[in-house]
Amino acid sequence: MRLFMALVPPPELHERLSTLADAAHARCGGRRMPDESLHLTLAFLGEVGDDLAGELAEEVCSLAVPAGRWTLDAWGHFRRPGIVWVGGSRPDAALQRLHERLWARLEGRGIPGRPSRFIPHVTLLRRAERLEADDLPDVDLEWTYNQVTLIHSINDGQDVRYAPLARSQAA
Ligand code: 2AM
Repeated sequence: MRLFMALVPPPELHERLSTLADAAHARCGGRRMPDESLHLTLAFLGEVGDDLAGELAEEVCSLAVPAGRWTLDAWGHFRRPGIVWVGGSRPDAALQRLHERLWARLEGRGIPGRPSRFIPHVTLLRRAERLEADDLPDVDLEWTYNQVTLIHSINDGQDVRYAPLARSQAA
């Protein structure tokens, strides 16, 4: 099964991300991420067997994630897949540490795929027709978090939906 680890936004932030996704979609076209799929990916694991997935779920349940606060104040894009995102204008040391900590555990289990660079972002659009964010609303959000979620990405042939498999302990 296809898995990733992510931060899931709290409800009030969720609403604000959804509003930004609407604005971006109106301006840039493409495919708007469904509200229930908005997240920050910390580690993309790819395909994992059922047994290992069960072990990872147990491990995530026993993780204690230090509370943090991420400032989102910028629009960004990844040109090739036409991704339009919101994120931080500066690197975030706490998120970087969390990303490294998760990947150290994943690599300890023999899971490959650690990226050479981690750019924290929340994807709002895929396959956008325009990538420039000149006249999009300012981004001014704070994301308070203390929990990591292990998520199963389910592709039923038409749509992709995300099903939470395990959550870390709330710190
Ligand atoms: P994205 O937000 O930039 O699209 C579930 O698919 C999550 O894992 C998405 O948030 C996606 O990042 C990320 N993801 C999907 N495929 C990936 C890949 N091949 N390498 C790294 N991250 C990937």
